[in-house]
Amino acid sequence: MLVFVFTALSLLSPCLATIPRPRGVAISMASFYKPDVPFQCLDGSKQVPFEYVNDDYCDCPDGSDEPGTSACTNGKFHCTNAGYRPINILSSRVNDGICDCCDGSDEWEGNIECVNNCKELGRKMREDREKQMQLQDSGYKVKLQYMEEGKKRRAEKRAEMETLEQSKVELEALKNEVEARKIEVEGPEKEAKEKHEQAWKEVQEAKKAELDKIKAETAFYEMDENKDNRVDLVEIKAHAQFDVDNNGEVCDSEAREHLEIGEEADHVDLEHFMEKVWPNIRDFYKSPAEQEDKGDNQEIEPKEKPEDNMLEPPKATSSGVPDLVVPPTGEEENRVGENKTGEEEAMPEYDDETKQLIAVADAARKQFTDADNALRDAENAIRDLQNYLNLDYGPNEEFSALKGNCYEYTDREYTYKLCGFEKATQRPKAGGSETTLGNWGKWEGTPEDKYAAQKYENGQSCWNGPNRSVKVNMKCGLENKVTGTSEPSRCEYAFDFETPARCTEPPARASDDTHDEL
Ligand code: MAN
Repeated sequence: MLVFVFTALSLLSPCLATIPRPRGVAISMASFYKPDVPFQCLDGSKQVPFEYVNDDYCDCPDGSDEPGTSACTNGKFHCTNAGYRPINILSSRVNDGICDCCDGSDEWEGNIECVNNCKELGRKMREDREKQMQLQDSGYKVKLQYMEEGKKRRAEKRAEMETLEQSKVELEALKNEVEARKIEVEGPEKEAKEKHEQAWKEVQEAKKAELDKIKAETAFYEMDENKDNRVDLVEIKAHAQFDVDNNGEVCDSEAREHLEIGEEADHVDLEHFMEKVWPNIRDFYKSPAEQEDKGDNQEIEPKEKPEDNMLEPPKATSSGVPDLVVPPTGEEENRVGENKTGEEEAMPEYDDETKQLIAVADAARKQFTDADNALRDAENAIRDLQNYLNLDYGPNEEFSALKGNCYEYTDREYTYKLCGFEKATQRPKAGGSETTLGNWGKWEGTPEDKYAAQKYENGQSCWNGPNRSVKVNMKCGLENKVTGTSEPSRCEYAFDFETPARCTEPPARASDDTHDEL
C-alpha cells in the first residue's frame, strides 16, 4: 500500500526521483554528494574533488568517497532494493561475484547475472508481516480476556482473603472460648476419674495382698511337711531352690539365711515366716507341684504324700485366717488383675456421675477440636491466597492464565512439563522417574522487557554440576504451549513458550516502514 503511495508520489514529484546521486548512495545521503562541489569525506577528515567519488581509489579514511566500488574496505554500498527493504552492505562486496542486494545493484559490472527478486521478497515480507499482525491481533484479543479474568481473580482472592481474615479473628476467639470451657470441665472429669481409678487400684492392691498372704500361708504349709505348724531347718533343706551356691545341697547356713534365724534357732512359725521369710522367697518359691513339673527336684527325694494320720494343716492360725488356707493347684490361682482366662481384669465402669462428667468433657473436647481445625483450615486458606497474591502475573494480570495449568512437550528423549508459576519437570520417554528441573523463581526478561522470560530454579541437583534450572522464553502465540526445549548447557534448560499473554496491541497498519526507493 505504502509502496504504491510512494511510487505515485514519486511520479508526481519528479524532483524527488531525479536527485542525481552516485552509485551506492542512499537517497537520504544524496545531498552530501553534490557534483558541483568538492566532496567532504563523511567523517569530516578531508575534502576531495567530486571526481574522486567512485573513481575506484580510496581517498577518505571512512571509505565514504567510494560508496559504489570495492576500493575501500570500510565503505558502505547502499542497495535500493526497490519493492523490498533497502540495505547497506560492505562496499568490499561490490562486484565480488555474489549477489548481495536483491535488486542485483551490487554486481553492476556484470561479472554475474543477478535476478532481481526484490518484489517477491517484498511480497513475502508483507505477507509475513500481515500474518504477524493477525497473530498479534487475535492473540491480543485473548490477552484482553486474560487481563480481565486475571484482574477479576485477583479481586476475588483479595475479597476472599478479607473474609477469611475476619473469620480467622472470630475463630480464634471461638477457639479460646471453647478451650477455656474444655479446661473448665476437664478438671472435674479428671478428679472423678482419678477417684474411681484410685478406688479400683486400692481394690486391686487389697486383692493382691490377700493373694500374697494366701500364697505365703500355702507355701508355709507346703514346706511344713511334718505338719507341726513350723518350718524347720530340715524342711527347708528339702527344697533345692534354696541351694544358693548350687553345690547340690541346701546347707544349714543357706537354710538359716532364708529362714532369717540365728544359730540358736532351728525353725520358724507362721508369723515369722510371713513377715521375714516370705518376702525373701516369694519371687522364686516353687510349690512341690511346680518343682515336679520343671524337674527341678531331681536330686531331692520325692516327698511323701502326707499320711492320713499326719497332722492336717490347722484350721486356724495365729493370724486368725484359717479359711484362707486353700491348697493351691497352680491353674486355679487367679493372678491379681486377671480373670479366670488370664486376661487383664477390666476396671469396672465409671459411675453415672463420672460418666456424665466425661460426656460433658468429651463434648467440650470435640468443640475445641472442631474450632481448632476450622482455624487451621482458615489459616491454610489464607496462606494459599497470600501465595497467589504475592505472585507477579504481569502488568495487567495477563499471565495469571498460566497459574495452575501445565503444558507438555515431547522431544526425542524426554517429555517436558511446565506448570505455570510452579515448576518444570522432565520424564524419560523410555520410562523412569520424573526429574524436577526447577521451581518457580522469578521473571527474567530484559530490563526493558521483564516479562520476556521466566526462570524456574533450584531443581534436582545435577551430578557434578549445578542444580537444574530452566529459562522459559515467552513470545506471542494463539494458545499457551511449549513449542521447544533444549539444554544449552548441562542441566541448564531453555523452553520456548507461546502465549497470548505476550501479544501486544498491533500498531495501526498504515505505519509501514517498507518503502520503495526509486
Ligand atoms: C539426566 C537428564 C539430562 C541431564 C543429565 C545430567 O540424564 O536430566 O538432561 O543432562 O541427567 O547428568
